[in-house]
Amino acid sequence: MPGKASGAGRTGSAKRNTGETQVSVDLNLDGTGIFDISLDNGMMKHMLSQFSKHGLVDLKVVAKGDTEVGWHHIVEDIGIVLGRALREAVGDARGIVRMGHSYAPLDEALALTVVDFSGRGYAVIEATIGDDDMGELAPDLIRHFLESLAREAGMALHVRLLAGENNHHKAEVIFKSLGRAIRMAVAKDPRATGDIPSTKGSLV
Ligand SMILES: [Mn+2]
Repeated sequence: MPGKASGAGRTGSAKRNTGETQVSVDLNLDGTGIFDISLDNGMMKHMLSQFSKHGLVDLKVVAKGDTEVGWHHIVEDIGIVLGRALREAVGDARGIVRMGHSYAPLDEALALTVVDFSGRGYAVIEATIGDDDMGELAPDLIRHFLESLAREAGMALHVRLLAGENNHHKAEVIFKSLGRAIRMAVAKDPRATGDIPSTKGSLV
């Protein structure tokens, strides 16, 4: 599995232990989409798996905590810790494409995600998923997760849910397009070897 000791690739690791949750994330941007997610929320596990698989990001997540208050704290904290690990793996953004976008469909549902590893966290999420919990994942937690992720990763994140009827499908296309957009953004740009993709010369 990914982590500091796994050898080749751009890796990031982050841990956070609070009175509410214990979350750790290890990832490898140069992975093949292998995931190992220890989390007692099946739907959120499914979403993180989509991100890993379609982003070709190897991802290890261990998350537990105060589920007696619901899933709010744990889902939020996974967003924070995943964002920090991502930021570490991207580093100074030298040689990467930096911006990425992806449309992802699933039957009737369609999402567009656009990201920019600008060093500044900002999220604009236009996605109305509806009121029904999908398994144990309340739809508003997806927005909360994405906002936390963008802030901590230092990326601009725009998500548009363009179509969809089924809540599960709507959530899934967001995570698939997120994975693919990040995959495009962190790809090494063969025409910009060694360069930081900013006229400012810095993205940190
Ligand atoms: Mn599914």
